[in-house]
Amino acid sequence: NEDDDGEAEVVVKTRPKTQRPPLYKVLLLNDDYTPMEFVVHVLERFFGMNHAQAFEIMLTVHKKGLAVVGVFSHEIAETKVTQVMDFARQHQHPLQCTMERE
Ligand code: NFA
Repeated sequence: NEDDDGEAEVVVKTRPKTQRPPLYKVLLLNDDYTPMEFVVHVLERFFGMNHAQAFEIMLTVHKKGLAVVGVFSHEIAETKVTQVMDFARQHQHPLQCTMERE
């Protein structure tokens, strides 16, 4: 076509950044006093693990000092930490549960 001005057009697609909420790791810490069966029970009750998974994670905490037991939104992670800490205190065990941003 004779009317073509020779300018090349470049089409740039914009990709709006989708905001994802930050995730938080919930950590269980080892101690010398909390019974192993109690930790297994906590993992089954509050983290929906079956007995075999719960036992495996409990042993990881026992041997390594800590383990990530789940990854959640801030609100859910806080709820899990509170539930575990309250339950441990009720049973007079020193079990510690914390959260950290992923
Ligand atoms: N270390 C504890 C014991 O030998 C068991 C334990 C595991 C405690 C995981 C806390 C977390 N009784």
